[in-house]
Amino acid sequence: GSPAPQVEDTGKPSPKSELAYPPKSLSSGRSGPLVTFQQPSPLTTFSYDSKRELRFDDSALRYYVDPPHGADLRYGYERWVKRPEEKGRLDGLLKAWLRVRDGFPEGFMNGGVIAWRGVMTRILTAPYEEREGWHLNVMCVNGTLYLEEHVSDAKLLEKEDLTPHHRLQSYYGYSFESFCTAGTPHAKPGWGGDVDTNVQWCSVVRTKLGNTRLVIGGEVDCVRGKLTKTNDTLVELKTSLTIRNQLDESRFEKKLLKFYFQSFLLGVPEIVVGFRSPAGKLGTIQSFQTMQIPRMVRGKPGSWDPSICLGWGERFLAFVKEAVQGDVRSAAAKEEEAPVVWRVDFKPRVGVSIIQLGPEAVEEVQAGSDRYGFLPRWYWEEQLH
Ligand code: 0WD
Ligand code: CA
Repeated sequence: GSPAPQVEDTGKPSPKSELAYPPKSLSSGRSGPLVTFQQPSPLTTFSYDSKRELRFDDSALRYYVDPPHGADLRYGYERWVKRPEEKGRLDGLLKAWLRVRDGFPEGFMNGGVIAWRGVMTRILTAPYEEREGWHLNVMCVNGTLYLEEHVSDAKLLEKEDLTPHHRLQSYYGYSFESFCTAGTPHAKPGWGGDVDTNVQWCSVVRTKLGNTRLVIGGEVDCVRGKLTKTNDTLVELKTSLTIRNQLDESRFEKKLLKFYFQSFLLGVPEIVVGFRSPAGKLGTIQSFQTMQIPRMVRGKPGSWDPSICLGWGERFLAFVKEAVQGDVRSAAAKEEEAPVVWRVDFKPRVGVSIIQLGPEAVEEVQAGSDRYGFLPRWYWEEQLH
């Protein structure tokens, strides 16, 4: 099978700031007891409108409808209202957490983690990631870890500057969403309206990976029928190239790893995949039960084992917690209550390293806005009492 990521152990302290030394046992693959993942419990939902304003309602919720056969996924491309790329800020999720946290005992999230679902997907699928590295910013406040994807200014420009081909490819996914959804439960099939990627409906859940509590939020595409208190009607929509041969099939099975964890983390039970041609013509539709996916790929050429990912995830979080626990700020910085921000770097086939950011890098993370590290100041102030 694929090698599990290992932790970089250069034995040299980072010139920029302190380096935390990770345990070597991180390289062990499937060994050790199976790590459990608690069934996610829904906490709240919210919507972003076309002005990207957040509202604690379900105004952006969509309902599943079967898409028209042979639909042209380029439809409406010229009218796509594209949300500008942004840094992976936690603001919306933190707003949601502030609204629900009073229902939990004091210190409930002590030792816990708050992050967008996308970040947790990246962490858990890392053992099988062979190409794309990633970077996280990490803060620890009152014993709770906050993780955000680190998107540098250069990376932001790069993401905004997609080739026309890539832009169109990513549009296919959004247009499939429009063909598969409507604003009301019993609408007739067809185009669901022009794509505006500012608009999103998000679900926030709490769960546990091993002994670590998680509060995670993520975008959910639609519901089948109606929204329930248990989130058991949520549907994730995906497009993928039609499978024509064995190689395509194993490529698709590799992709299923990401589809699986993305949905699993929020407790989304169904994934509807629209297979398409390279030119964007919709072919067959296939619905997958999220929980059945690992069994479907077992023993196949593109196979993967979710227990490796969960085991790795637990060790990853333990490693980050251990690193940030020893607060190595200088006395002067402590006096000023300067924010401590850590940077986690994942290098495919190599592993993970963590360093504490120096003042200039923290400045860059704050990006001149009213923040304490990457946390919005209103949230930071809320934490003080
Ligand atoms: O701008 C950024 N750097 C990002 C912002 C990266 C990732 C997420 N986010 C935001 C999302 O907009 C959302 O408000 O964080 C929130 C939660 O996202 P998530 O659910 O944790 O993100 P993820 O699981 O990575 O992606 C879910 C969906 C995607 O669906 P597909 O089927 O492609 O996995 O969120 C959408 C996308 O539809 N999405 C984006 N839409 C526009 N711009 C982006 C983006 N950069 N990233 C994800
Ligand atoms: Ca989707």
